[in-house]
Amino acid sequence: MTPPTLQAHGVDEKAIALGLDAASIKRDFIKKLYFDLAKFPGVATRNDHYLALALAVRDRLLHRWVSSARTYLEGEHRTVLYLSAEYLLGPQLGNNLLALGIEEAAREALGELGLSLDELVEHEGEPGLGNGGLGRLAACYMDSLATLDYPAIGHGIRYEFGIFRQAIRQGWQVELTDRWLQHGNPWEVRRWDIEHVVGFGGRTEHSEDTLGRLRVRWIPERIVKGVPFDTPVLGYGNANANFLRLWGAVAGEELDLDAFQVGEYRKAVEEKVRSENISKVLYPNDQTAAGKQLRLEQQYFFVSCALKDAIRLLLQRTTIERFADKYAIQLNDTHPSLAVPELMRLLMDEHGMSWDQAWSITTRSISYTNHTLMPEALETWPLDLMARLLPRHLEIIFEINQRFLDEIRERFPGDDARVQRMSLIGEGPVRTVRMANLASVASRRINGVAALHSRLLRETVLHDFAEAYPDRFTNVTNGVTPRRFVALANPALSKLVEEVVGRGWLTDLERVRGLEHVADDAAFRERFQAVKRANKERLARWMLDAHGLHVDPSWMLDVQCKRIHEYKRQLLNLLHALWRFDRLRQGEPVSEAPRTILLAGKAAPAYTAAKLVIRLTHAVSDLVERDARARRLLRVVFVPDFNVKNAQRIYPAAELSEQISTAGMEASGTGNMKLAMNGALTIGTLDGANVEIREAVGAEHFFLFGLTAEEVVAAREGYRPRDVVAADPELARVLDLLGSKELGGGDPGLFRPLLGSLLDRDPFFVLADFRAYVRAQEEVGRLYAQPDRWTRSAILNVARMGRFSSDRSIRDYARDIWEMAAVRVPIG
Ligand code: 26Q
Repeated sequence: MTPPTLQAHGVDEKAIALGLDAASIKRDFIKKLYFDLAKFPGVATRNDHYLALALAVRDRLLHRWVSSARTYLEGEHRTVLYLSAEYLLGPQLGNNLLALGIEEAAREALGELGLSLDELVEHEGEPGLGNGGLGRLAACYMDSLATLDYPAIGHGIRYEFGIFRQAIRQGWQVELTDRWLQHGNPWEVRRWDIEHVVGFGGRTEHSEDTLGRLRVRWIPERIVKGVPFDTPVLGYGNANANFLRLWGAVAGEELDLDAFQVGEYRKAVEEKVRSENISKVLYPNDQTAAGKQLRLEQQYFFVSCALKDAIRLLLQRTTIERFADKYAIQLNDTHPSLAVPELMRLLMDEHGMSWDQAWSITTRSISYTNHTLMPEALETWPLDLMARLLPRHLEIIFEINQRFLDEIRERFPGDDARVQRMSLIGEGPVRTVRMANLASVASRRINGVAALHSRLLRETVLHDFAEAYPDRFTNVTNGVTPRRFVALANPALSKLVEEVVGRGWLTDLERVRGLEHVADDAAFRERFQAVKRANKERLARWMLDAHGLHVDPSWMLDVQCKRIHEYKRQLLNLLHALWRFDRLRQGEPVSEAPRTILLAGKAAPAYTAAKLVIRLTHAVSDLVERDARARRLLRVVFVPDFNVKNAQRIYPAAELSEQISTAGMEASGTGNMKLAMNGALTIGTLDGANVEIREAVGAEHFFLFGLTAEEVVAAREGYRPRDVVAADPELARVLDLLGSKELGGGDPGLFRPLLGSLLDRDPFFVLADFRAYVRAQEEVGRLYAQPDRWTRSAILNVARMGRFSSDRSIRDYARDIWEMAAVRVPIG
C-alpha cells in the first residue's frame, strides 16, 4: 500500500515547499512568533525568538521528510533499525540550518529584525540523552545514514531527564537535573496515531492448537503504553531525511480505570506514576552495569515498541515472512539485546510462526556491536529479576540456550568448560542472563569498534563465539561526522579547507588529503595558525564570560575531555601537571612554551574515585596558581559540564589531544578523531582507534608512549607499583605532592584514596607509564617550540583524517553487515 501523493489530494507540492530565501524565512519567523507563540516583536523573549526560528526551520525540513518517507515506502529496500538506549544529539538549530543550506539566509532575515542568529544558536540547549561515546556515536551514525541515503529509523528512549548537568562547588562535582524539555522542544513531532502496549510481569499459559502445535500466551501483570516522538535527521547535500523515533512511557489507562472502579484510586495513580517512570531518567553510568530493575524495564520497553512498530509498518506493505528482507536491526551494545527474545516472541506468539521460522528471521535481521571488553561493563541480569519481569522472554532464552548448547556439545564433544562459558546463563551465587552471549548467538554479524578492539574481542571476551562462528565477526572502526565536528564547530578551518580542496569535502572527507600539498607552504601555515589562534581566543572569551576562567590564547592548549574514568587515566595527566609544577617552582630551566592543561568531563554520580579526580584537578589548578614562578608557564583548568555544545567550542581550539588510556581498555574513542580533524596533535597510547589514527597521519606526527595491550597483560602478574616509584625519584616527589597538605588544602588525606590505589595496585598502570608519558610530553614541548614544524604536522593530521568520517563507517556497515543499498530521494 503506497500512500497517495499530495497531488492526488489536489495539493500543489511546490506551493507548500517553503522558500529558503531570507524574505520567506523572515515572514515565517514573524508568523511563528505570532501564531504559535502568541507573541510579537517587543514582548518576545529570546526563547520565543529561538522557538519561532526553530519552528520556521522545522517546517522547511518536514517537506524533505515527507518526500523521503514516500520514496522509501514505494520501493523494495531494506531499512536499518538502529536500536540504541542513548543518543547524544547535540544542539539542533545550527545543524539543521547547515543541512538545509540556509544559515546565511536566516542570519539576514533575523538581522533585518535586529536579532542575532548567533545569539539564538547559542541560546539552544541540547538533548543530553546519552552518557558519552556510545550515545554520540549513535548520533553521528544517524547523520551519516541520512547523508548517504540509507533508509533508517533510530529507536530509543525519550528520557524526560537526560544526563545530569555538572556544576562545580569548591572543586567538587555537583549534579543538577537536566530538564531539557522545560522550555519546549520544537524539533520533535509527537505521533498521536501510534502507540504500542508493552507488558511486564505476569505469567504464561501453554496450550496446544488444533494442529497439535504448542501455543504460548503471555498474560502480563501490568502494561505500559509507548508513544513515539520523532525528530527528523537531515542528510547533508541531498534531499533525504530520516528520523529518530524516541519512545515515551505513559500509563495504560484501561488498567487505571479498573482499579478506579473498585475504589482503588490511589493504587491507580501509583500505577500511573510507576509506568511513566520508565522513560523518566537516563542512568548516568557508563561502563558499569548495575542491575537496576528500572533499567531493564527501560531496555525492554523501547525494544518492544521498536519491533512492534517495525512490524506495523511492514504489514502495511507486505507480509511478516519478509521481515528480514526489509529490516537490518543493529544493536548498539547489549542494551537492546532483549530484541532477540522479543522478536522471537512476536513472531511465534503473536504471528503464529514456528520456532525455526522465527529463528531464521531473527538471526537474519539482527547484528550486534560491542563497545567494551571490560568485565564490569558486560551486562548480566539476575535470572530471578528476568523471571519476574519478563517470564515469557526467559522461557525463550532458555529454549535458545538449550538448542544452542546442544549444537556446541555436538561440535565440541566433551568440552564442558566451553559449554559453561558459552551458556547464556551464568551460574554462580546469583544465576544471571549474559546479554553479550544472548546478542552473540542471535547475530548475523558481531563487530568491535576499532581494529585492535575487534581483535581483542575475538581473542578474549567472545573467543569461544569467534571459534564457533568465525564468519560472524568483523570490525567497523568508529567514525565521526565532519558536518557537526568540522563544518559547524570550526567554520574558519572549513573555509580554509574549502579554499584548497574545493567543495564536496564534507561528504567525501578523503578529499581533505589535498591539504598535504600546502603543509610545506609557509603562507598557508600562517593562515592555518591564525585560524587556530582565533579559535583559542573564542574559547578563552567564553571560558571567561561563562565560568570566570582565565586562559591565555597565546599558550599551548593541551586538552583531555571525555568521561572521567580510571582507565582513561586523567590521573596520569595530572601527575604530569604536578611534575611540571614541581620543576617550575624549583626554577629548573624549562625551555618550553607555556601551556594550559584543560580537562573536562562528567563522573558517574556514584563513582567516588572519578569524583575525587575532579577535585584533584581543581587542587592542582589552585596549587599552580598560588606559585608565582609556576603560573608564568603553566595553568590547569577544569571546564564544567562537558557536553556536545561545549565540545564544539573546545575541539577547534585544541592543539594537543590527550588519548592516554591504558592500552587494551578504550574500545575506540571518538574524541581522538574529532580533535585530530580539528588540527590537534595526539599524545597517546596504542589503544582503540589511536592505533589507526597514528597509521593514518604518520607515526612522526603522533606522540606515542606507553605499554602495549600485550605488555599490559604480561605486566599484570608480579606488577609492583612501589618498585616503579623506588626507581624514579621524580615520580616519588610527585606522589609526595599528591599526599601533601599544600595540595589537599590543609588536608594531606584528601587524595589518599588515589595515592593508595596507585601504590597498592595501580590497576591501570599509571605509574608504569609515567616516565614514558613525561618523555613524550617533553617531545611535545620541543616540537611546539618550532611552530613551523608543529603546524605542518597539524595540517597533515587534518589532511589524513578522512577515513575517520562516520560516512566511511556507515558504508562499512552497509556493505559488510546490513548488505543494503542506498536509496536516492529525488530533489524536489
Ligand atoms: C549498561 C547497563 C546499565 C546501565 C548503564 C549501562 C551502560 C551505559 C552506557 C554501559 C555503557 C555505556 C556507554 C559506553 C560507552 O560510551 N562506550 C564507548 O563507546 C564508544 C563508541 O564506540 C567508544 O569509542 C569508547 O571507546 C567506549 O568506551
